[in-house]
Amino acid sequence: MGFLDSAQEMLDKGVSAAKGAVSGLAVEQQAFMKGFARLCNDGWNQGWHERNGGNASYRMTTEEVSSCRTFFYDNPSSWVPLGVRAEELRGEFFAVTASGSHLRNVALDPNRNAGIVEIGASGDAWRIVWGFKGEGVPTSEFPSHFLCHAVRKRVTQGRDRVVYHAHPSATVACSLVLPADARTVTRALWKCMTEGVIAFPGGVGVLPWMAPGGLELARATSAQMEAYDAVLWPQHGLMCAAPDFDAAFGLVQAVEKAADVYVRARCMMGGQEPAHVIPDEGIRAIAAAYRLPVNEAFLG
Ligand code: 2HA
Ligand code: ZN
Repeated sequence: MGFLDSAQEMLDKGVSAAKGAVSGLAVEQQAFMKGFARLCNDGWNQGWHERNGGNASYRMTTEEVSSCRTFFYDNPSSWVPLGVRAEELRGEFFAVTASGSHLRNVALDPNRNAGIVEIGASGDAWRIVWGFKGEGVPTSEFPSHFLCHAVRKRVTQGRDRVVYHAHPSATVACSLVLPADARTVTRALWKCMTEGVIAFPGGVGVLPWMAPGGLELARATSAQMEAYDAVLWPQHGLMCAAPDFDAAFGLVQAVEKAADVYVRARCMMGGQEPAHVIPDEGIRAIAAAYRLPVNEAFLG
């Protein structure tokens, strides 16, 4: 059979055959997994992921799940209870970093340092369908990621797909100096850098210090995610939600940049509040110029 005959036969089989050809792309080569690995690598390059610090998860689209299915394990792991339930996430699939994995290694070997889990029909358990080579499991913060995904899926009508946790230094430093209060922290960050309110117009949520990896932290963080796409875990790091990998990276970077400016200015002031900051009218003017959904409750 010549090339044209094969091409005709392909056409005859229609779109499903063409889709079948696309599904031959290995999971690591697919755009979502490349974006996932790049996020981890970019965060590592920023110094946000010492050792095995930080983690990431991505809620896959139906199309991405279909194009990965041929690579899923013939025998998935058994179901593992999450300890929490989210109706919104029944039957979803997540790419997620592996517990203990160093984020600098995700891009080198996604199959080992990350994997894909399927959420059960009751929305309260996961099983491994791809990756996590070498007895790996999802990150210890997966309950937090899971509940944040549930809330963000609902409040953004399905737009948010990425949840990203990082340990950026200046942001953590701010939490050692500022009270654990969303209004105070957000105002400090908005007022020291014009880009602040543009990047996080809703403000930054703040929790009291809590032990990592637990259900208490997961529940408290997801409650904050009803209102905020960025939540500060004092003396620990940031938890962010966003529609895509660029937005997730950009959000953490913008919070960290504002925190860095704030910390430097405060140091130069001998520890006092910076002397010259953007006034509340200025924040309102930026919000008006860019038509931002600014959190009015945080303005004077
Ligand atoms: O993965 O960052 O919060 C290690 C952590 C826990
Ligand atoms: Zn952490």
